[in-house]
Amino acid sequence: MPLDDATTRFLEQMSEAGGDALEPAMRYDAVVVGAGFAGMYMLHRLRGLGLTVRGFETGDGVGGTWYWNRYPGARCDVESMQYSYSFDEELQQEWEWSERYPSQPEILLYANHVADRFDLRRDIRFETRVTRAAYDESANLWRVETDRGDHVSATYLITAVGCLSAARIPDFPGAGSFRGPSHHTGRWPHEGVNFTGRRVAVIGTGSSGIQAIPVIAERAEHVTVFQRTANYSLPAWNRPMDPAYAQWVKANYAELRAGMRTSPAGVMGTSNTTSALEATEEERLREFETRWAKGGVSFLGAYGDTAIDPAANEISAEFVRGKIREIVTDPRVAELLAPKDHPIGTKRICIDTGYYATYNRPNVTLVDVRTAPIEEITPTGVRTADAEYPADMIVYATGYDAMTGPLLGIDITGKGGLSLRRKWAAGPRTYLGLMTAGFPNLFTITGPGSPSVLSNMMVSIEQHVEWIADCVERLRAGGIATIDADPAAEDAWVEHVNEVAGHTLYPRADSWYLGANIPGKPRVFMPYVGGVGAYRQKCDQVAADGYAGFVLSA
Ligand code: N01
Repeated sequence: MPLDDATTRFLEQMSEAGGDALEPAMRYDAVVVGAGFAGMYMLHRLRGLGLTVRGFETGDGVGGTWYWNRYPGARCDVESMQYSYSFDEELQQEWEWSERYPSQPEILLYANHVADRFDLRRDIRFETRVTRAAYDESANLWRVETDRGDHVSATYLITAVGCLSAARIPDFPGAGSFRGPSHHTGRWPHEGVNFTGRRVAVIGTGSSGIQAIPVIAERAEHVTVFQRTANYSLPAWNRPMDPAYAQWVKANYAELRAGMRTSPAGVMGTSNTTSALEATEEERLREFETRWAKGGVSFLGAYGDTAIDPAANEISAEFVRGKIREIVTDPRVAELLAPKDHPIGTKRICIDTGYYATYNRPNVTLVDVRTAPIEEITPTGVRTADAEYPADMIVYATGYDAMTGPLLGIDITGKGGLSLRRKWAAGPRTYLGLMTAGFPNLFTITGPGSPSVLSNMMVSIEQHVEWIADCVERLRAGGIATIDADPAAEDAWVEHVNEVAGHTLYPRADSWYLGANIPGKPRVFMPYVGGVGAYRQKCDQVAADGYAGFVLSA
């Protein structure tokens, strides 16, 4: 394929005077895009191998998701003791988490602690967005450009851009006319937001909305929640960290972490393999109540067929609906909150603190925008098909262009002028979620086709970073100039990812896993459902077999 004019000009400019037409040539072994947990660890590992690395980060600090998502109530749904790096023994022993589930401020403190401890910031250029990256075949270099005018070159380009970083606000007519402030949960102001005396409209009831609404309701004069799809949410029962538990985990980290790495979702805990349909009603009730009382995602592990059998799934779903009806005093509101249009777990399960009970407050109104959609944002509020709701402030908890959005936000061009946007026009295509054919030496940490968002991200990030670092080390030791995915292996992997997803109930929900939340986005199931443990085994086997399914060139 011939290079388009813009790419040709870009590559010509970059190769002049050894790599940079605008600034002195900047040549690195690797460029890492993003300084969240993936980017920070990648930088650390590559530096440890003796590579020169340049990190770029849009924010003015490290932390990625936890840098941006400063909305009230933001908290991880993976327990603190499990949501941390395992690669450094001293680090995992010295850090003290204060609560069962870590709050956003505490996770951000942790990210900054890691950056300090390993002196990472000196190699990261902050407040700088990578806008373009083109593979220069003649020099075997990635030419990278930023919005700050950087022009750098690197042998390896590694994206650590996160799966949920391209925040999305739907294109509501009149949004620009709104007189008050509007905030997306994923772009929350650093100085915080004062809700006192305000009438707040919250649009969206995914994980972000479900976490933010109870906290906003405690502070605002009135909260109007605009719900299009009711979501299943399980209680977090968050509490201060039990020091004895933390000590026990730390003493047993080696074994516990090993178990997480081979588990389905990268977390501790037991999932039953038995069928919900074979248990008696009494047994099921006992199991569900125990898991509900424990809190968190473990509820979904009550039975082995919840994710695959509609009848089994319905039993779990109905238990949760029953809880909603128990908690919410107004039966009409309870019915609106009880999800009925998708199986439980097929949209990302939410974990909350007091979400359903919030609707018992006199200052909270639930508006069903499934039956009467939002038609317009007016200067003074939100107008749906059947009423106008006054508001002084709008909180958009409307989600993300997930997984592909952050990658396609960069204009990436591979071999022969192949643009990633064009290649992925019908949906992402990768081999193992690590590379995409035609883009040599470009690695995508937690890319589409890997377990990523279906797992404890920390576990998946570490696995990818370590796999990539080992790969780079072996390429360099063996004098191999490039690695690229073999198109046939990629096709087979894409097929496998779809096939495994097709055996589950996941495709039955209009979720962001499928890109269904973005008008016009191809409906393709993006993460790999096969489980963290099995996936790791596959990746390790591929490496052990001399990178089977990849093309290596001297
Ligand atoms: O985004 P979402 P999120 N009109 O896409 C609604 C992770 N996360 O930021 O479902 C009206 O889930 C949309 O409605 P519908 C976690 O993986 C983790 O909440 O499309 N409504 C939905 O209700 C999570 O899954 C944590 O019908 C519109 C909401 O906006 C992911 O991030 C915390 C609309 C978007 O929900 C994303 O969560 C937070 C429209 N035009 C996030 N467009 C934890 O660790 C969209 N919506 C706990």
